[in-house]
Amino acid sequence: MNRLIIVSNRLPYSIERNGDEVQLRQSSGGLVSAIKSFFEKDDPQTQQFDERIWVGTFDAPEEDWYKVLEQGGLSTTFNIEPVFTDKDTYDEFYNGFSNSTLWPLFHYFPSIVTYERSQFDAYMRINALFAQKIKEIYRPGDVVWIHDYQLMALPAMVRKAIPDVQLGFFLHIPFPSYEIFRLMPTDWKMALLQGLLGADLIGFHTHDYVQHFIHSVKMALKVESQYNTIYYGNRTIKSDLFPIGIDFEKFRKTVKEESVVDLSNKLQERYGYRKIIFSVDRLDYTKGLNYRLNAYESFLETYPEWQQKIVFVFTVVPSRDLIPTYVERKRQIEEKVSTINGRFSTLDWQPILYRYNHISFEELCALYLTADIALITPLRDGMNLVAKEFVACCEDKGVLILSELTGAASELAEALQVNPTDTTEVMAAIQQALAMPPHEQIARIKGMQRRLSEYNVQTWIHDFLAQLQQAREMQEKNRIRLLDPLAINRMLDDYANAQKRCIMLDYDGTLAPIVRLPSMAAPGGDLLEVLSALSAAEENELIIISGRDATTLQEWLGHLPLTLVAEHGACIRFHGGEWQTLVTQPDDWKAQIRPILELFVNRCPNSFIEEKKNTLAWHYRNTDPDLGFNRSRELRNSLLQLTTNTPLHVVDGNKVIEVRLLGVDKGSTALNLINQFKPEFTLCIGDDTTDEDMFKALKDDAYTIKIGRGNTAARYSMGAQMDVLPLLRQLVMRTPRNSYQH
Ligand code: GDG
Repeated sequence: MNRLIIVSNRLPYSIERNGDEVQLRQSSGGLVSAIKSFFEKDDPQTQQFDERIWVGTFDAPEEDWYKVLEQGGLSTTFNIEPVFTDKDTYDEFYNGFSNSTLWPLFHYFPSIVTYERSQFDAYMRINALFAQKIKEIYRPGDVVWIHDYQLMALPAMVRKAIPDVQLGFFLHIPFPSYEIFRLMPTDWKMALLQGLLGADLIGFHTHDYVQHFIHSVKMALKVESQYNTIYYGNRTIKSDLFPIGIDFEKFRKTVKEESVVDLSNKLQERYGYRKIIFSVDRLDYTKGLNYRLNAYESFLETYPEWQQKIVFVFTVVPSRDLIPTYVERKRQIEEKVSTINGRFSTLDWQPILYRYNHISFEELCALYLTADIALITPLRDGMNLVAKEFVACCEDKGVLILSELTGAASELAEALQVNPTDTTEVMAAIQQALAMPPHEQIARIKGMQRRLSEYNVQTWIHDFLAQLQQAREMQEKNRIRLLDPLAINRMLDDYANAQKRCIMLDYDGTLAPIVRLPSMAAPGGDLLEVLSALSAAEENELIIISGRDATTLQEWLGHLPLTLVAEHGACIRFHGGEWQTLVTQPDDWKAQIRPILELFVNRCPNSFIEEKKNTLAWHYRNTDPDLGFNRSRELRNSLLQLTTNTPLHVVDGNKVIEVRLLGVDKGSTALNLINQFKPEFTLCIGDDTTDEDMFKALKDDAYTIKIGRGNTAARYSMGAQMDVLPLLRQLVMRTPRNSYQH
């Protein structure tokens, strides 16, 4: 049985009470129409789920819900699982943390954000109620898809209760840059990011939001990432962009309906066949309504010839009217509308037709169809579906003026894009739109319509669910395989039976613990004893493969019958031979790079530079961990920019950033050595990013082992550096006695 569980703060229905009677009423909004149209579609992909369930809160007392059930009043294509909350906690969660902290902060309004601990606590409590509900209804195999900023802590709570759950999360609002996100108290930031990382797949509308999120996770949680994959503990989490689409066909069909065409004709007549500018938004400070009105006022002032010939149908939909900032905004907007109307109106013309209420779907479509210009100018918007809906509804005319600060702007390139605070630019766009010849209007609209019809809301949902499935498969593949006793025994048997063996060991973090200064990691007696025993066996080729310089390796291990590889392969000393340098590039590049590293030494106390033949390294293991990490990100970014199109390679190692010549890495070196020695048994152990190159190069032909947790290309991983020596001792014990008889 395949089930899909959609989770959003609000259920797509509200309960209306009429005396003793209660009724379910469908609510409007982007998310609701998106998911509902998916649920109602009768195609094979939708039908992959035998059952569909929606979890969310009702804006009504619990007893009303039971009354609805008693009346048998549910006829939906999905099941509803309501979450009930107490009114005060919900208020602190919804009007408080969700809409007075997260909403303004994520939309770049830091100055109006409130930081109230009790509201954050309420947020966590409501999220926990949702987790409880999901736990109650969950059955193995269910796919859970959580939506939006009100439930960011939820994925981790669900993951804790159901470790194996297949879980996706989508954020419908922007994810801000780290400089904004970090304004929140540390434990809140952690709870939200760790919360999100409970999901297998985290979706956003745009590339920028994905990057902001990954950057924030790296800065706040110090986790590693590669492209859009985040390595967190022993899990890999994918983050990607999924720009939400609209139900394109539904809008196209509706604007062709007779009743809608009639309504459109009536509207044109009512507005005296003037040019119509239209906008519809929830009442929200992010929508830039005041700036929009200012720009319209300036337009009427600057181009008086358009007075009487133009009407602005300015529709505002009530929203969040329990939050003081919203009440204040409403007052300001209404004042501005009155000022403009008072200033320019004549007996038979009013420049703005202001409405403050909900409108029906048909009326909305008729307005889209009738409008000559849609003026959609939010200061920030995760996506903005109104812009897409207007484009979908246009028939033989229509110009979209769109704020460049909406998520939709990156998809709707043919719109006239404006900065919403730039009155002159918005005015010029209105002027350009009014003057635009019909063929140009149609060409622009058709281009956008093509894209909207291709990536519609169904595609959006299928794409997300397909990638969620892939993210799970990737997780399975990368699941860390701990080197358990069974695997150790198998390895020891293979070792004992092989006639020719290659053992490749990294040094720092593998054979020796990471210490304050690289010079303090000299091998102890125990280690030397084991290395000596392993290298003495006739069938063994023992290789120490390190990023260290040749001189140190020679000094510490040179007396043993083994092969030494220094600087990740730049220098090599075969067992019994002399040191050879494999890289012969002049090292004038160091003069360019060293000053940058020196700058970072000054900016980050206790960091230091290590110079090797083919490498310059900036170590930050002894610094304040937060500062060191932050500086390492900055340094890495500067170095990456600087080394583009050069033969240099920037390596992000374990508490070290290294710059070295391309083509020198442990992976190609390890492969060369294997090709040379042709062993029957290969063991390779390492702990660092640079060792991953070896693991990848050797693939599954070798016993590759990573020290520590985290994502790896190695076949196995083992707990800690201190477990390495005992493992090597076991190899010594399994070495046949006659191996030493030469
Ligand atoms: C969040 C993000 C993102 C509005 N008023 C009426 C009405 N609507 C419909 C519109 C549209 C939807 O509601 C509004 O969608 P938006 O995208 O503009 O904004 P939010 O709902 O605030 O959405 C936003 C969205 O999530 C999706 O991810 O785009 O950035 O903030 O569909 O048509 N529909 C009717 N009457 C109204 O009065 N019938």
